[in-house]
Amino acid sequence: MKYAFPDNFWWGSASSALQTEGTREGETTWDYWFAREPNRFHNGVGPQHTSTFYQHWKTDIQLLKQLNHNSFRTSISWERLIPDGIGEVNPDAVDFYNQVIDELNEQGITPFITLFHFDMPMAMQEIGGWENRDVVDAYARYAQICFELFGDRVLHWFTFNEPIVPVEGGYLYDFHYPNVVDFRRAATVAYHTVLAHAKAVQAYRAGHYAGEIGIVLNLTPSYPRSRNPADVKAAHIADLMFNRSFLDPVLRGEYPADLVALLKSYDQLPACKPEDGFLIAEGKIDLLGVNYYQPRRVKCRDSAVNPQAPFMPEWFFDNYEMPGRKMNPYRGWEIYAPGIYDILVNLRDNYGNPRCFISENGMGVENEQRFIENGQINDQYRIDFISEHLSWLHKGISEGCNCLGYHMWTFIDNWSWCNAYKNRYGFIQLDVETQQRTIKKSGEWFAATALNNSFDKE
Ligand code: BGP
Repeated sequence: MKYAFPDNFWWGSASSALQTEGTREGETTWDYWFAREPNRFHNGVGPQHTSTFYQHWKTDIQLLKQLNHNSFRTSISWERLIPDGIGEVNPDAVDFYNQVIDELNEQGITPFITLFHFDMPMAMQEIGGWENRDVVDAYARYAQICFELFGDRVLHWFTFNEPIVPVEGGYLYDFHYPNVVDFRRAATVAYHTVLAHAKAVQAYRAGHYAGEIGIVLNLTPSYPRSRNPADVKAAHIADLMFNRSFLDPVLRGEYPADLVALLKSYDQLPACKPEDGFLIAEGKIDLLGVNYYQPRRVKCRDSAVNPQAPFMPEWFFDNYEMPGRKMNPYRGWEIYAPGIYDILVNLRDNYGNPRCFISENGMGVENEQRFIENGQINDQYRIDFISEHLSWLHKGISEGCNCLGYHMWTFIDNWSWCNAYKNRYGFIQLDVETQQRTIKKSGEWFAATALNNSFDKE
């Protein structure tokens, strides 16, 4: 069967500043954490070991072109642009981002720019990070500076990438700095992130820029083990906490009432100011980026909660390992392509069918060298993964979902937060030692698909 996509469909990939640029003198939370606990990073490889986009941006953009990308998302490093978060703008950073943006536009590749992709200037973390409302203001100023500097040539902005992840990693589950385990502080960080988002949207609207502004959320559909009401309730609460805590404010301009009531009953609500509600209502977006990697399967808890243990989302559900599920064993994530369709249908039916696109989807695989044939990685598994997901996306579009594009994670194999180079996601293989880039078979497949705006699959 031939799967054809609408005209002007966005074909591309995503990356982020910290994971690709290299050549940094300043300090982000990641540099600080790595200097103190290198053992927390796979093979002790830290955030300075990148795919060197800072030097190779020009030739990398040629490669994007070769892969027939018509769009590409990366982020601006707040720390590179404003090293202490609040003070002077670094002119070298302005030059760098100007060159990248101009070259992308010149090559016919529309730049999609994220303002915050997990990398906070350490100076901002030192004053409390997202727990401090001064950091919210500093971020809003940074966003405004970016709009003023680049807003004439960047028409698609994203305030945050996966804002729930720093909440989970940094304040609940110990996989980002500052490694806190405290739900109330996590809720404060999440809440302040929504305020920061809304302030950036407000600034963008006030500047009357030509483009559009949105956010990128990692949506993990919550599937209950069964239709038993206890399982359904467990899935509903997981959905409230991990999806709707950001989805509702940015699309509806308010929090779900049952999430607020739940947190209130456990005394976990962050401190709110009366004017916050108006601000959040103004944070409604033009465009939603959806990152989809895996579903979340849950069941009701089998055991009672230990009242001495810290309050956690898992007080309300257990993770459910569905028999027969298909796993990506390297990352430990389930592969479930229909999830992409379920997300789009949910957006269509419950959120007014917003303009959206798949902003990340992908499959990290270990030791891909074993698949080299005639000098090229033959990653047929990745082609199968993409085409399977695209076929469900296509079904969503054919049923009226407003999905405008598909971006893959990622372009060139890059450094990953705690996993460094363990799992490779790229269309292009990176030799970390020599920095040599080699297009994988999936890169060629994607280039053909983007060129034809369609692909064939049985
Ligand atoms: C997303 C992030 C990316 C990227 C990707 C792959 O959550 O937005 O930055 O890293 O996941 O995940 P990982 O690198 O953890 O394997």
